[in-house]
Amino acid sequence: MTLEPHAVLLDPVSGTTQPQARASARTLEGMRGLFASEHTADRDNVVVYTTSTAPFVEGPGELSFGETRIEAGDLNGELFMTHGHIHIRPDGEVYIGQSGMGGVVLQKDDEVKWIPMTQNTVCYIPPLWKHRSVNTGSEPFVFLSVYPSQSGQDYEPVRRNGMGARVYRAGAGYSVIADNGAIIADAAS
Ligand code: S6P
Ligand code: ZN
Repeated sequence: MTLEPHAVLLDPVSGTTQPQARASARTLEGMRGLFASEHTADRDNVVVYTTSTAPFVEGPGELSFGETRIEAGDLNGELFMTHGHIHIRPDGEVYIGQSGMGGVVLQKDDEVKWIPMTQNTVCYIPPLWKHRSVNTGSEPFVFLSVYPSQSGQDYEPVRRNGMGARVYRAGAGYSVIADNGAIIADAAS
């Protein structure tokens, strides 16, 4: 089965697709263990990010795409972010900035990279790089992701070993700090 040619409308602020085949929301409780510190029970239901996926089929050559919206916020200074994963099949992906400010932490073996993003930035994620996106601004950060629908997402390597770096609020800006303490990026805002 394949899909007919069709159009999907994106809302670059709410981070939704129309039509929408799948929607998800991750709360702080749903992300327990991923931030460097623990949240308090009164913040269990705080939404960190939502996703909205357009209709897709998982077949050879087929693509999937959808919006991700990361809320502005932090947990003890560590900026709100996605879970992060690696594709099960060695497929690349693109992220296209829609609104707000953020970036992507990417890791492959001992290499860690930070790609800052804003509206219209295209971040190319090559095969075999773990990837996690982060909101560095004071508004929601929304981006579109496009990837082969058979890629699959493996969350375990990130849950087990992290991403090699974390992104913290620093004054009005942010710092990307490697697990060994090295500063990978520093931005004023
Ligand atoms: C899928 C792609 C994105 C993420 C989304 C949420 O390959 O990278 O659509 O699924 O940004 O992140 P995560 O890490 O929870 O899947
Ligand atoms: Zn991905």
